[in-house]
Amino acid sequence: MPHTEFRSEILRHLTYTLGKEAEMATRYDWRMALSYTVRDRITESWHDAMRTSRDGRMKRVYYLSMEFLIGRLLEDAVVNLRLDKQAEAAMLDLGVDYDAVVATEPDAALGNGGLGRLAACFLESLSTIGTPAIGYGIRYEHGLFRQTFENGRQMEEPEDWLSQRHAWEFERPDVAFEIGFGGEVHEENGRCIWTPAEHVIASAHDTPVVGWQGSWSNTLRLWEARAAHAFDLAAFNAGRYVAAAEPGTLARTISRVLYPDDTTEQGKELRLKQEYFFTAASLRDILARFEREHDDIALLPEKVAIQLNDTHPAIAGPELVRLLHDERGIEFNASVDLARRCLNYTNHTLLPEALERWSEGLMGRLLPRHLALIARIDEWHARLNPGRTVTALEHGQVKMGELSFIMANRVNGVSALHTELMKKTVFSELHALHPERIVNQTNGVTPRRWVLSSNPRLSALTTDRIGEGWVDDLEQLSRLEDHVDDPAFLDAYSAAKRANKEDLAAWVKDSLGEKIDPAAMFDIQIKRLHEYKRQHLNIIETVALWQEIRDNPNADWTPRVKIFAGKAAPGYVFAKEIIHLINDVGRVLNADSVTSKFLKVIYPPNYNVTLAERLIPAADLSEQISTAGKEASGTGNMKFALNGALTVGTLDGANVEIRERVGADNFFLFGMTAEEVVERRRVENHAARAVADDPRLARALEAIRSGVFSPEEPDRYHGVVANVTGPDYFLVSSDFSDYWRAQREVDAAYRDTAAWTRAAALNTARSGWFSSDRTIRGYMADIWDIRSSRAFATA
Ligand code: 26Q
Repeated sequence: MPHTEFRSEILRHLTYTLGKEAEMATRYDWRMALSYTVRDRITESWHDAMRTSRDGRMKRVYYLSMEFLIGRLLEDAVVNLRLDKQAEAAMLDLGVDYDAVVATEPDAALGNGGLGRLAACFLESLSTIGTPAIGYGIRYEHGLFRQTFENGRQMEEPEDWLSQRHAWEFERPDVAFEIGFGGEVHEENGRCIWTPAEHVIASAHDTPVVGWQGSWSNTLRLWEARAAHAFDLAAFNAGRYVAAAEPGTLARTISRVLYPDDTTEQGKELRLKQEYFFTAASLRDILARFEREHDDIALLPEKVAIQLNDTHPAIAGPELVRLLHDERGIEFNASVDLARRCLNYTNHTLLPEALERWSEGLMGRLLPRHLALIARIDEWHARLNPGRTVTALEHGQVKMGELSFIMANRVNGVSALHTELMKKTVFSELHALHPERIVNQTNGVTPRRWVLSSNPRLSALTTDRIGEGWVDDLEQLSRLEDHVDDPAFLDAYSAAKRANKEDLAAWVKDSLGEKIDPAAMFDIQIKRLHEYKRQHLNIIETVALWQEIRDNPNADWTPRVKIFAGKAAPGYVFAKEIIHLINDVGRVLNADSVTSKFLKVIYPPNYNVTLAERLIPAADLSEQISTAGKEASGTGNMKFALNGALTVGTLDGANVEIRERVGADNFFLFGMTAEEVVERRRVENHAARAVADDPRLARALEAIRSGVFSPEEPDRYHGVVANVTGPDYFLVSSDFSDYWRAQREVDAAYRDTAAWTRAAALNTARSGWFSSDRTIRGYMADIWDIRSSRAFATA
């Protein structure tokens, strides 16, 4: 279609959907008009896909997740529909700056980090592959908080993505379910009846998720909470206006905010309400769809595959049993069996403090019937497995990991190492009982967003050399290996990286006022702040390097820019201190006229998907330095490798598999292994010993402790230093010397520009396996038992 026709459609939406004249239209208006125009193009394939799934009575995948970190949608849709040229030309014709319009879209930040972004990549891959799927979650009014810095300290402000209209969603007033809480259970003719004390309405909002080339689209269905009776007319008529609106306000609280806590045990009643709210609504929707298409409930596991994204929707087990047994009268054992054959559980963490547990008291108050069913599920499991000791209900707590495991057909980890550790640690007993249940599915990322759209220069070069088949068959990147000894290819590869770095440097200058040199190594660590991720190891090494440069400023240092980005949970004090420290160190180093030409520290605030898309293509070095055994997988690590950054990292999560694939020569390994970590913790005073053995570490810590970076408050970092020299659970001190060694090897390697570029290109060429398309095919084969999809049908 010519871009002139596209232009008229944009104008039509501007005029009739937005009611604006072109002369008066703002960038917001243009973005909305463009978005509606693009959305129209998705709608037909979306309807076709749904009709095909319905008519074919196809098995569907239901991905239940508290988080979908989808970011901006316009550019994603434009790229997948291959409308980029047309859209740009049409906007140019209209005298509108396309890039500026795209940039006005707020990020849909309905997630904290890795788990939520993985869900978004999975939905896109499911659409690209053409597998019928629905993602179910919560339509949070406020996504993850907005981060600002005040004198280097993190401040949180509410995020407000829905203050503008959301161009991509379709409200479904006809799809609504009443969700109950509290109340009582009684028996009637041998059947349990739950009479909840309060009700909330879950109402659906659908966003189409378009796959590559637009030939299939799936649905992201997000539930909004509202009151069954939003308004108390009697109170209103009595002049009590605030009281009159109260029922609505209370009910809406459930979908008000995303919990910003991906670490510590969290906020009880409302969180549990959120979990039950979206899980219960989703299951009702799933059963209603099944019952429209089939009349034999025994077919349920053949037609329905439900994936629980961590334990957050784990109440799905007892709820599905309740819907089958209590509400449909199916015998209890048969109900459990049916439910279990539909449900699967993905574990994303082994950190004990992040494993969900609910007190029996709270569960009994909010979900009395479910608590009783959990006890019965435990009995059922015990009957089938005599001698077993693991239960979901124990010491007055409901353990959601155990519940999910017991109720799942398959349980999966997200990297090879993580899956093995699951078998050996948290789930060792259950694994012994059910040795076939745990499987591995190493994470992946969608190449459409994380290469094609975010790194157009690398994409153009790649397509020029190997054609564009790589976009939905990422292992074709291996064909770039034929080019890594071609100087013309290497020149073009390094020119693309250089141009990306120049773009980033210009943005840093504009938005932060700091000048950075695109010739310097861009060394990037971007992820949520957590002790196990060890941003403090990175900043302590930065301090040590700074001290060494000051000792010897005329030596031939390799210039570096250390870039950090990421948010700390608002209640996580230690993580916030690390942010403060990084900013304090940056302030001192960036102002040092002796060292700043060699070393700078940059920390742009408010890390989100859009910022990741800006940073990753410009990276030379990817920091993946978690304490071995703690990072379940990582997915940023994959995005960096694909975009030609070399990794400095530990043998943790998917780093292990990245290193195996890109080759040990193209990866800077350091640190203890997961087994050595366990050993080391047993050494008395391990941190103090490490500090005593490494004068560089001792000197860096002394500078931090004595207030070199916080002269206005010299004691500011006593706590941080006391931790790293004392308990140091995450072994920052014990891994420091080896980290320093690896970093100096990085310095030396970077100076050999040709060899570095070749290693970077090999990282791209050998990372094709980390596509989420590959991951999804793994789930289809090993977990969901789905062999038919559009991709298979046409293959
Ligand atoms: C739990 C209870 C109460 C409030 C919040 C939470 C909560 C919220 C988010 C717990 C965990 C999370 C998120 C976890 C997460 O992002 N895990 C990451 O998942 C990625 C995808 O598998 C992995 O790559 C990362 O290694 C893992 O840390």
